[in-house]
Amino acid sequence: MASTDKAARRAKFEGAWNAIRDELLTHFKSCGMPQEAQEWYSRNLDYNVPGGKLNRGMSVIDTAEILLGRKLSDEEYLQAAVLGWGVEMLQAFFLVSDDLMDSSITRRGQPCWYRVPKIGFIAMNDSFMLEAAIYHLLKVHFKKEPYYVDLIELFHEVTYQTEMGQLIDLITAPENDIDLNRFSLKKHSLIVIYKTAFYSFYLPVALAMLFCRVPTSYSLPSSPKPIEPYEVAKEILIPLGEYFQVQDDFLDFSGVPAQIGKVGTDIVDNKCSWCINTALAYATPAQRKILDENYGVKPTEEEKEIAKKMAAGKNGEEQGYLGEAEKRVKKVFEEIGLREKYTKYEEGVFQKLNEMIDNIDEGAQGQQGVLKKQIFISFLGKIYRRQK
Ligand code: GPP
Ligand code: MG
Ligand code: MG
Ligand code: MG
Repeated sequence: MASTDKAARRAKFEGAWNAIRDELLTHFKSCGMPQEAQEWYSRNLDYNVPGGKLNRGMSVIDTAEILLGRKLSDEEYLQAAVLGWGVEMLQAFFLVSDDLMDSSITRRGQPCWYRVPKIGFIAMNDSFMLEAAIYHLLKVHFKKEPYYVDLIELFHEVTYQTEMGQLIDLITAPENDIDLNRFSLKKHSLIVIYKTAFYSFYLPVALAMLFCRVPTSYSLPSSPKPIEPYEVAKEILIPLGEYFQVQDDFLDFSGVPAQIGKVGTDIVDNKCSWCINTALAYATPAQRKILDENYGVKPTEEEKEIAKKMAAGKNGEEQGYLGEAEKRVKKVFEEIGLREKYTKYEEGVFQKLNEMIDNIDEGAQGQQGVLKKQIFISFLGKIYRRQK
């Protein structure tokens, strides 16, 4: 897709956010909420919902247009945009609370919401409101549709799955009980499928499929068995989401805040990330010892002070505190050649996903309402070799 076209699509999607946001604020005001609360809610929405890459939200629109084989009408666009922004609001709900749980510093190039002066733990309620607003919008825009309940169930189901994933992500990373033997690539795979893949990849596509009235099963002359399109989509989108989270883990180690918009915390947080699991598979006994002694070790108060002083005048503390323990872990990652191992992983998974996509039965040429390869090609194209 040409970059001007991409920019125009993004601008249109962002335009729909203004309408959706104003609708939420008008309703909030109509409930008799005081001026101060209106300002708070408005800031919560603006600070946390629109500033990301918008890949998830815009994929609802893209997928719907691919399925229908045409552009959406203005009316259809607004409805589909409610679903797309619903995914972005779900993501905002997750990120606001994830940053509290991960003690993160920055997100999308700005301080995490809970770290903004006067916000603190109120961020928890703010995150709940971002989630609840999704169901308010669904009711306003979809109650009359036959698939209204399916939409609600889908949002609820993927939310539950994401929370299961977040639970295992957190309990595999206890703060004061470091044991790298608990980690494995298999465990990592389960964590990331649940905490990321369902809501980031399956949800937007399945929403668009419901919107386009794709049935749960259909027959094609070329296929001996009936096709279950939601299952077929899931089979590709879950590994795609797993790949996306491996990228997130790798960028947490290799990316700089100016590029990824956040300070990596996985090493200090003792996370069961792709990086540590891959490093463990290749570490010599000496390297393993360094990892055992330094992974998950927080910077000392002195180190925090030094880092703060060094960063002052530039971006304050937004560069994070790189303590000696974290530096030692990163050095082992470099020695092991994690960057090359990652490139190899990325090329391998890219090829595998392309093969899976190639196997999709699209029915007759131009046939509408059936799965199309382009849905997945488009998604893969958005994330392949991403740097942020
Ligand atoms: C990404 O993990 C996963 C989520 C943001 C889901 C959170 C789920 C909840 C139920 C709160 P991450 O911590 O690696 O993301 P990031 O690197 O962006 O902080
Ligand atoms: Mg997390
Ligand atoms: Mg996090
Ligand atoms: Mg991460």
